[in-house]
Amino acid sequence: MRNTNEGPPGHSGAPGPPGLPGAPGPCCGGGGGDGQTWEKGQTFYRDEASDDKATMNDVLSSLKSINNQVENIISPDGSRKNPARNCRDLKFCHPELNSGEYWVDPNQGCKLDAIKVYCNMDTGETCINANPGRIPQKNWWTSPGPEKKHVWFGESMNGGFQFNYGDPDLPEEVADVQLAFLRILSSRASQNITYHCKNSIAYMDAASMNVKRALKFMSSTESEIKAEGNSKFTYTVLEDGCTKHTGEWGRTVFEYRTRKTMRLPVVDIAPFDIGAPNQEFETGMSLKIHTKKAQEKQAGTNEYIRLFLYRLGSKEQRASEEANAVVSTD
Ligand SMILES: [Ca+2]
Repeated sequence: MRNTNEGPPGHSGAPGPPGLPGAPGPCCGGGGGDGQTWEKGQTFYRDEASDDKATMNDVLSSLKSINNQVENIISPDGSRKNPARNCRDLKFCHPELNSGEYWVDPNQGCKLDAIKVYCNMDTGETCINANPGRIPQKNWWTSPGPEKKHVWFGESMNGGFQFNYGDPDLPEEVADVQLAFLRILSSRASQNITYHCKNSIAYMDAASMNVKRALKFMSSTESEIKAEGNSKFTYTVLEDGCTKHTGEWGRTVFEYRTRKTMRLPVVDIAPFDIGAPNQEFETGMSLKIHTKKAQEKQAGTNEYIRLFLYRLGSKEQRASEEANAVVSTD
């Protein structure tokens, strides 16, 4: 009786508990509600599971991509996308590669300023082309008087210029920076210069048997590299075919080696025996810089800067000046 009377309040109490699990409420009115909720839950997770598979594939794919990127950073292949620091490093990581053109980024960081070089994979040497590689034929300089003297091509000759090295498509300062880093990475440098002559003494003057008319070169540090004087700034001559005025073409090969890598490459050249009236010369050049492997300290001189300097009086006037410097790394 008393229960009946108090029944209504009891109802009020009952709705209370279900109110709490309100969210699952719609599907579970009674005691079995828990079971249904669990079932629903499982179904829910199964659906989620298929998304997880896709996500997992994405993750694995990303990891693989990252792994490849890390691998390329650790062991760059010398491509434009993954430039090596220099050819020596490239050879270390990929000894199977053949000599040829590769990309290097000596200053590291952003790869957009990487430069294309020639790598000698036998020695690990890095080779950079001069810019420009050829200078058009022209009457560069005529001596104002009979008195002869050294005349700097880049500094004094009308239209002459100092030699630049690196990719012509890149701003000059970029090539300069990369060259500077290559020097820092190296402990020795050498450069060979070949002078092609016609009636122009390059080194030894056979008539006077001295080297007063020998060429001079300007180093990157603005020191003169000469035939005689301070041994730190004198070149050697490997071949001398320009000792007389014979009317025939000849050539003289100079070599300069130094542990002060900052001195190279040569940036200007000063012939002495030029400048007579009605005489012209034409130049062209290309430079190569090599970075050697540590263990090849005294490698040969296959790396060189060749400068062809023609004195012209005929139509066969073609000049090409090639330069090839070597920066070695211990
Ligand atoms: Ca860079």
